Amino acid sequence: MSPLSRRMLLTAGLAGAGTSLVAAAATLGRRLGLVPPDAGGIYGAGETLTYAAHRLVGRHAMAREFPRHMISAAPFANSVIRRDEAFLHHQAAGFATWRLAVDGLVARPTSLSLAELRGMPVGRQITEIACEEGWSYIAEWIGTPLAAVLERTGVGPEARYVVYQSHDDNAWDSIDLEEARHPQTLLAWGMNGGELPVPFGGPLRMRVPRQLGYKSTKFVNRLVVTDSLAGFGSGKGSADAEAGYSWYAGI
Ligand SMILES: Nc1nc2c(c(=O)[nH]1)N[C@H]1C(S)=C(S)[C@@H](COP(=O)(O)O)O[C@H]1N2
Ligand SMILES: [Mo]
Repeated sequence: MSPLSRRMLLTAGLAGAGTSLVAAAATLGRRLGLVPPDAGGIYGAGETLTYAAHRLVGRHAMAREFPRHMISAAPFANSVIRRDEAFLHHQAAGFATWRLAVDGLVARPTSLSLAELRGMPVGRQITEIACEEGWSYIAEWIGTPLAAVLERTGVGPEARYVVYQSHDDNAWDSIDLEEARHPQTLLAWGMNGGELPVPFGGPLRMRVPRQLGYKSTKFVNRLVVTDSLAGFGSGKGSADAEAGYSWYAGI
């Protein structure tokens, strides 16, 4: 939890000084270039306020990590049945020829096999994944820091976001480069000591522990580095934002 929680900000903005404070903060956010892609809707000013405050005050904040004995005995996988044809073929072949594509505003577009990802620097964390619907579990995630992948490909100076796509067409998302380079942001291929099971997003899921569970997209197969989210979907930055959830889901 960052020093300024979402709830505190909303309370301060809406109950305290009235919506004019929210509007003022939104103006400040715009001036500082801290405007989330879904700022156009009725909650837009509040979205900008939360995002700008987290980026100004809590950019280096760490998600809470837990001791090993607190790992949930029976983690709950949110069931996902939507997976494309290609995924089923890869799954049948044990993901031997599966690759993660990395392109967009990078110096060296590339694709990485699971073995190549496992051969890169390894990050591990015991964190909680929290669904907006109210349930959560604690697990150990093992994977490649997204920062290490970006370092390997090189990132153009104009880049601002990493878009991630998956074998589930309905689940694509994006984060800003700060979140992408945060040391706890992982491309997870392992969980609780073993491989990442398919129900939990295997062979590879994004793990963004500073944001709500829906940002931790499962079955990720492509990263696109970009300076603008305008060309993706309707420009709100994620499938969830298009469905009415916040693009920025910091906790
Ligand atoms: N591909 C894909 N990834 C997804 C989802 C999904 O429906 N499809 N659901 C998201 C949501 S809403 C949550 S809360 C977490 C749940 O993670 P879990 O299945 O490990 O519990 O996955 C996220 N990643
Ligand atoms: Mo969720």
